[in-house]
Amino acid sequence: MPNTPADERNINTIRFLCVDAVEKAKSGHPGMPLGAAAEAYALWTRHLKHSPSNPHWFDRDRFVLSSGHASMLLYALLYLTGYGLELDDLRAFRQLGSRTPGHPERGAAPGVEVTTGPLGQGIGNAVGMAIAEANLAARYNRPGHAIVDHFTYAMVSDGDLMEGIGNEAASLAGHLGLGKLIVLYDDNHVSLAGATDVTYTEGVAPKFDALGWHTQFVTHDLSCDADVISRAIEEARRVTDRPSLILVRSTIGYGSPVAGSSKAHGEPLGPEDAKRTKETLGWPIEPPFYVPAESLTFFRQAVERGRHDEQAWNERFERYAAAFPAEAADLRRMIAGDPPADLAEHLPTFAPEDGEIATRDAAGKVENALAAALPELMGGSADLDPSTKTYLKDLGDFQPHSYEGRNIHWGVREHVMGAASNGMAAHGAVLPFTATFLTFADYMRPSIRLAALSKLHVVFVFTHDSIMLGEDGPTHQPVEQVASLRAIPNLTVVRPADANETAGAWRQAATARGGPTAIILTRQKVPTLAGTAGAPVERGAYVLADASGPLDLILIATGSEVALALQARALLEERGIGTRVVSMPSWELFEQQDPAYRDDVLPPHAAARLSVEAAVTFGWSRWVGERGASIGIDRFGESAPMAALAKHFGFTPEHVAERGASLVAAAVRG
Ligand SMILES: Cc1ncc(C[n+]2csc(CCOP(=O)(O)OP(=O)(O)O)c2C)c(N)n1
Ligand SMILES: [Mg+2]
Repeated sequence: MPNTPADERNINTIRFLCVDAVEKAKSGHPGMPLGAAAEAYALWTRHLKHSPSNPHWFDRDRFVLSSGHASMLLYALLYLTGYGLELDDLRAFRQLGSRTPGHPERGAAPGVEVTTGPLGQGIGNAVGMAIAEANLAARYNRPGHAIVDHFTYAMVSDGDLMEGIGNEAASLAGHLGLGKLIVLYDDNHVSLAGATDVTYTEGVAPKFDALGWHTQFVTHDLSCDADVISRAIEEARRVTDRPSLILVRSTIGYGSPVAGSSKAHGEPLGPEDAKRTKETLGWPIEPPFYVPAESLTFFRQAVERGRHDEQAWNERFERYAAAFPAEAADLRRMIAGDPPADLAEHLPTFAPEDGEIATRDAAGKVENALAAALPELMGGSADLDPSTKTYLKDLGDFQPHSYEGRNIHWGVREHVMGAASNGMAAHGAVLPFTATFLTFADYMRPSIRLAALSKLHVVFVFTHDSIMLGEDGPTHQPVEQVASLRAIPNLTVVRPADANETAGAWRQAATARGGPTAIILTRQKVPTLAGTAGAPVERGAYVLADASGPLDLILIATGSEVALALQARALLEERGIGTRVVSMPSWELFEQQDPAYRDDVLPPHAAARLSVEAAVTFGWSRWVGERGASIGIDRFGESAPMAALAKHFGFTPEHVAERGASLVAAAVRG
């Protein structure tokens, strides 16, 4: 049935809030909101299960606007359905400090589930949310107690599906058969620079069919028909063994003079065209931000309906808790995001006598020990478990017929591994980890950046952390990656020196709040050092071995180079040079310490300082100071056995000691 006049009025309410906000800001994207308002309307008023007065209600459906440039569409919906966003917030669209930034940012406005804008990330997030839901449902629901039972919806645009990450997301979701993932594709044949026929002519539906999705079309003439779209969503909900894609062949900038053209995409219509659009669609030209009272009343029914649904769920949860108290207690704690109080007790300790162990192997042991105490921990690697050592033994594989499994096989898909893990963290009640070689952190960088920006609790594990991986050569030998990760604000980077610091790194990562952690691990064996048991990794740096006499030199090292620094220290002390070794697993954590502690570890004027890290020296001047020096690798590596590389690049005790000694001599000369 065509839209009723009331539907038409409600859809236009959404459209013109978007148009007017973009006009007022003189900046933004009116095109997609005009073309996709009916899609969003059908979903939000007829299907979405949510509770606007409690945006955090755990069993709500998740909604991801992957095409973050259409942010006003989401803000209009959040205002209209009663999330506490006000008209004044829409009037402040894109302004400094507003709750309505240019692209949706998790935490800025209530109801924004994830930060989107970089195209393709959102659909990856949605896949992760659907994974989290499927896993928690399989592990915690009991017959007659469907406690975790919601859909994940995403709206995507051409750009989301053109991006490689969008294709990875679709491939993985199809394999996993994520039946509660429903994606509305705003198939408007236009992107930023023009019509998509210059670059994007593949059969999207046949492609998704082949990837294992259920696909449906809404034709051009019906693309604003709320009933038609709603029926397609209904059908998609009934298909439970495959994810669903609904291709809505819409018109960008619908109703405006620039309809169907990329001119509608990314700039305000301008006063004249905004006026003409209102005339075309039968909307009052004044006042701006006009919201008919009947429309507001209609949309705001979501508040009562949501309260009712949430209340019913709370009652179901109480019955569940009475029948399954242990599961309910776990789930409550996981939803709150609190680590178990006794977590540290589960961490193994290592002794020097245990012999050499690569930190990737130590991390595997630590992670498996933690997994027993942390039911929320789940994740996996990008086809590298045998190398990253991150497989959780006896905890099963997350597969279409075993969603309870806690090991995710991401396949060779680093991009979606990152984005989906962010989605899992945003979903809540799971603590996701990823794993790959450090050099491939670059493949995940956009997602790592978004995890940091949106304060998501994700653990990114990276192994094979330096040239010391040896024969695979410079393609696989990271040199600039640690520095480039350190450059990301709100990402904690931890490069532990040995097995004990590795336990500390995981302790920190598992309990951290307010952002992700990257744990950087060796492929090669390293000794377990005296004095690292219970090491204060949380403080970022500490004195591992002090000068036996007056302090002449401080060697600051991270990861595998800490053992090297200790060997160099022995040589220097033999020559009468008082040498302290500072192990510095994390710059970011050290920066957070009070100045007194920092000065204690690195006395400001006391001694010459030399940093030792098998990576670019970029940034180390901050810690070694003007008179200090850095041993690093400011070029790409070489393919060779590890011992040959160590010698070639100067990572020997003798070379480090020599540099240290000449630094001290220079300091004495003044
Ligand atoms: C990764 C990434 N690359 C580029 C951009 C810049 N950009 C924003 S929207 C867009 C394309 C818009 O086309 P489409 O996705 O079809 O959205 P529509 O114009 O139909 O709303 C581009 C290239 C971006 N946001 N993210
Ligand atoms: Mg488009």
